[in-house]
Amino acid sequence: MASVTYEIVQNVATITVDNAPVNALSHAVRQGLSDAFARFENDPDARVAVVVGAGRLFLGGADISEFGKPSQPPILPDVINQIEACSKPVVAGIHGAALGGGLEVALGAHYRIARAGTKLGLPEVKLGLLPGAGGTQRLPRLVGLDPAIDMITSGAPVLADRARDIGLIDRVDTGNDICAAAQAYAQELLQTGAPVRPVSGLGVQQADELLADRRAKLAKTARGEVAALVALDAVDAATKLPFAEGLAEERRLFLYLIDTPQRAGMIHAFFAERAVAKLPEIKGVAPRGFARIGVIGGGTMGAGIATSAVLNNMRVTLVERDKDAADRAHATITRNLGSAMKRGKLDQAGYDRILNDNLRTVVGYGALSDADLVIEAVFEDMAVKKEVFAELDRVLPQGAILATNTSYLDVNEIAGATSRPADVIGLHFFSPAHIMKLLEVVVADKTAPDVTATAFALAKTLGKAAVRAGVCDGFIGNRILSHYRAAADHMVLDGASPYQIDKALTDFGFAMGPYQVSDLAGLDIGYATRQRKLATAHPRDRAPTFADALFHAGRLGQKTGRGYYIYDSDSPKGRSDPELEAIVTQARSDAGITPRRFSDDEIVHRYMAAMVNEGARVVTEGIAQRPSDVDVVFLYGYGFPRWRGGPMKYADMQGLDVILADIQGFAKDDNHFWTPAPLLTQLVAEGRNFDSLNKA
Ligand code: 3H9
Repeated sequence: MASVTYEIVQNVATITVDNAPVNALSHAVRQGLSDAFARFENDPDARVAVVVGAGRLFLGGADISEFGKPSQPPILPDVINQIEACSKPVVAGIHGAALGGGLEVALGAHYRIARAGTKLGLPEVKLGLLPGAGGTQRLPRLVGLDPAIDMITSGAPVLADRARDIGLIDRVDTGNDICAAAQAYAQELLQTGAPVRPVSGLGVQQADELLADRRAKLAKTARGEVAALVALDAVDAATKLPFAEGLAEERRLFLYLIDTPQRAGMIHAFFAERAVAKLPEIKGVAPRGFARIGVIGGGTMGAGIATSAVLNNMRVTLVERDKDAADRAHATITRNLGSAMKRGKLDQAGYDRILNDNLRTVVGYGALSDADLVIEAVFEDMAVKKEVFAELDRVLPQGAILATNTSYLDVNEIAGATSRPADVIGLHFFSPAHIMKLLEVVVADKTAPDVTATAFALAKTLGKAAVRAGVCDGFIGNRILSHYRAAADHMVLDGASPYQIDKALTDFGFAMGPYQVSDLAGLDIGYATRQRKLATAHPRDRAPTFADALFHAGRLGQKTGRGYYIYDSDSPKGRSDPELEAIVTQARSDAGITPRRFSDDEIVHRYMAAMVNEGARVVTEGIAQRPSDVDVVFLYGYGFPRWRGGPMKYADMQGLDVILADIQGFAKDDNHFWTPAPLLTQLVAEGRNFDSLNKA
């Protein structure tokens, strides 16, 4: 139950917000704050107020679950204006985090003190919104335009020390009782007769040039996302209008964003990424220990996994087959750590500690005799994997977890190579493993619940979004990928150029188009996948013979300087290749196809319909627990635009009937590839959407 309490000791009124788990500013809290500050204003014994949050943080912001519903007064901007207008000083005592509306409450106070390590931020743009309770008007006044724009348009928080340096807070407290520290600060203010200090009364810098420059930069990186640009308009208003008018403009822009599909997509993403860890099978199940990690194989993947673990303070032993390979793995990890330092993720002391104490690269499995959890990242070949697992079974202590990083092989079969299949699980990392946030946790038939629980706990330690997947070829992500990738290849065969497809999809918001992805991953990877699937291919499957031709010509993508695109010093990101057209034309004429034109719109419709259709099958088969899990996989592993919420949310927003009608239309030319997933047909018939399954 939410509560806001008021307590007075020695002329200091302490107002405490208690609304677990994150003290969100729900209707009850806003009303409670408004009542408490009205009482403070009229209380002759109260001469200073302190506002604090109970529990693990100050205030986590507006209550996100209220967005999209009619707002109930008092609205947050009014409550904050009321706090700022108090005739006696107000101190915000901040610990843990002050985010969004939470930081805006602190900006409405006259003095701010925060515990060391506290995060202060305005993450609204990550929800498709802007700070709508005065943040865009007060922050530039308090800290200046440049740092304010950084915080507002990136949504990234700053830590307490930095917040003090830019003038966002007055003091950093190193103790662990922020309430007591804020009360002591309040007493001090009382003794010195400190005045009220409303931020709205401060002047604001005029800087049209700076704003224009920031707008141009944002427009380049936004890829269709509107919130940060609209937030910048609100900051612009702060520099040109009196405070009250700026606040009204901020409110207008906030209400505009509230109604956009982008806001709906991003808030869906917020809840989807929190829902993934909710698994009945591990509820109340204690994870096993995983302090000592082993990694088998020091290629790009193994080294990336090891880097991720050591960066998160774990001890890692990486096993390679000979000294040279072990040295190469050590060099790769050292390079990864160097770039982590450049990105500010690691300091020199941490770097030294890892290389001196926490990382061993060795030859031979003997060094794993005390490992808690071992992740195999060797060549994708069933025979090789089985050999590794049989060996691990011999050397690992009882209770250790044996994980495979396979991206498509049958985890049940791998588990069968050991005498302890209950301890075997798939941990499918995405490359580069120390950067990509996605981890597919592949639960095999005999995997024990506490092994699954450990995988989720490990993911949390590594800062990854873990999604439970069932066993099938490609699990959730790669299985769906191979389907929509085929839809793209069919369009190339039928007349679209790979460049047009990439452009249409990056315009849609994807980080990369499918042919740019091929060049990055290497065309040998796709070729090997096609070869592997030949045996199970259907006679009506359409082979992308142009991709085979590129492979046979040694055009393997970025690593050979040429794939679908040409990569050289003039164009490190790739430029189009005039020779590609001839290769594709040959493939079409070999297949007797008369090419036709595709609009960008048709490209997007076909690509998305294929993705959603296979996503529906993956849900029906229980490979993914719920549609929103598919969304999380695509947001974190496949560069899907977050502001669209993920493929299944996209489908809901388009209308499932629209997607089904597309598929039925495409089936007129190819009813082998385009068969509607039964779940899609069923949901349309029942007038339901995918989200109804998330809530079930
Ligand atoms: C805003 O403030 C707009 C204003 O500018 C203008 C208004 C007019 N509301 O993340 P966790 C739930 S926009 C409702 O696992 P952690 C969350 O769903 C808001 N619920 O914890 C989860 O529920 P469940 C700007 C919320 O310790 C539970 O709390 N603020 C909210 O890892 C625990 O969450 C933000 O964007 C909320 N605001 O991280 C901050 N926040 O247990 C969003 C969380 O049922 N929040 N929940 O799954 C966060 O970034 C993190 O939750 C936080 C704690 C860092 C606070």
